[in-house]
Amino acid sequence: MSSTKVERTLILVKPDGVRRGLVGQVISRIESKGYQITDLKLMNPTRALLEEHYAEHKGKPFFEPLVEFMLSGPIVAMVAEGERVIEGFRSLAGVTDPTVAAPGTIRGDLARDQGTKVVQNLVHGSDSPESANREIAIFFGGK
Ligand code: IDP
Ligand code: MG
Repeated sequence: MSSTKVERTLILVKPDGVRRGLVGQVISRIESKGYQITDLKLMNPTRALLEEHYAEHKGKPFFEPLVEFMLSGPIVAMVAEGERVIEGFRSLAGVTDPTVAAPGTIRGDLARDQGTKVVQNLVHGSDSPESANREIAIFFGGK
């Protein structure tokens, strides 16, 4: 276990989660775990914002489908805070592929393969302190 330091992470409920009415369940799991939500908004992100957010995936076969999918409806963006929240939310979310994400996780319990080019897995969570800072600035920097 690494040292306990208060962190912040960017969490998104993707368009599939909003469409399916699962925002409450996602928030509930974050709050039940004990993390604090310090910022929250429903939004329709622009293509430019999403391309910046997913810049690390540019050039991959799922990049364009991913951006298109993220543009397919409103999303909920939030910032959660707490000791090791970056790792903790990734653990709550489960692995990227919802088919094999562990039961008990958000993706494992609430998502599955839909046969689409991009895997629809309900949530995004930052994967490192550097990513979290960068992503929080993208989504909440201009508030
Ligand atoms: P993460 O969301 O678990 O951090 P990343 O590798 O950062 O996963 O990928 C970003 C998003 O792109 C995923 O959540 C998923 O929606 C989609 N994605 C990632 N890898 C694939 C793939 O191999 N095929 C289709 N979609 C993918
Ligand atoms: Mg990622």
